[in-house]
Amino acid sequence: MDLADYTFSSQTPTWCPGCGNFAVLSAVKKSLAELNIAPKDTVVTYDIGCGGNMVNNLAVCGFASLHGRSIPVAVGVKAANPALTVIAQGGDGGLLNEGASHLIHAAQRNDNITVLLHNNQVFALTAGQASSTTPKETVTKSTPQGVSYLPLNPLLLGAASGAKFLARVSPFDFDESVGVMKQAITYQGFSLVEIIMPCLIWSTKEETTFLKTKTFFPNDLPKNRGQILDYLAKEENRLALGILWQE
Ligand SMILES: Cc1ncc(C[n+]2csc(CCOP(=O)(O)OP(=O)(O)O)c2C)c(N)n1
Ligand code: SF4
Repeated sequence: MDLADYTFSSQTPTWCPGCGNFAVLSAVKKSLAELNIAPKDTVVTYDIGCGGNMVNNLAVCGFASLHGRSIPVAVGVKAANPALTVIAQGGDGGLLNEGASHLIHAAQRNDNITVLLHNNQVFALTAGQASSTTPKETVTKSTPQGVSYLPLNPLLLGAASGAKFLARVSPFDFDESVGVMKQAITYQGFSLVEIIMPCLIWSTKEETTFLKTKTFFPNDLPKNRGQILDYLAKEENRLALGILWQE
């Protein structure tokens, strides 16, 4: 397949110039093209949020669902036709606030879908409210005194829920993102890929610096479930990239 096969030529993304969503769109297209999975055999379900605009730009079978509901729609699609490649996309607000229970139970059941979780640490489309991944003490429109609680780690939640494939990518490491997405998409079972991407409009300067400078590729990966839980629970000041857990 060719990249053009996954492109609606009449559509232009409406994201802010420089938004990480452009790189995510390109990485998903390249992954599908290199895996030679035809658009007609691919279903991507979307949340409501900035990433959801991709439904107009990725020329596969798309389903724009409600906020927090891209995972149950994906699970239903896969149950109805297991031959399809099914990917659910959503933001941290959609998948970890509004729809957190769906993420937990899809991981627990090991539903054979891939979840691409766009973590920009904020409700961006609705103009900058705190989400469950916003760092503690961050001042946002909904937390003028600063966030009073610790942020959720999406991969730790996935690991605690039983997910068997856990990965994290930065869309700015493009080739690495494509490599990870290809493995996630072909994984037989539930695969969770956290995409860390600051929002150019609503992330604070501190969050943007953290997400851009505190990433690394670990040498020693956890070898059993206890170790991955421990590893992720201790991730406070830096973020490991790549496939961190697979069983
Ligand atoms: C059921 C429902 N609840 C709330 C909303 C309002 N809403 C739309 S987008 C959004 C925030 C999206 O944030 P996130 O999921 O983190 O994605 P981002 O825009 O940051 O990429 C909210 C709260 C909605 N449209 N539908
Ligand atoms: S508001 Fe933020 S997440 Fe949304 S398109 Fe703009 S930069 Fe991207």
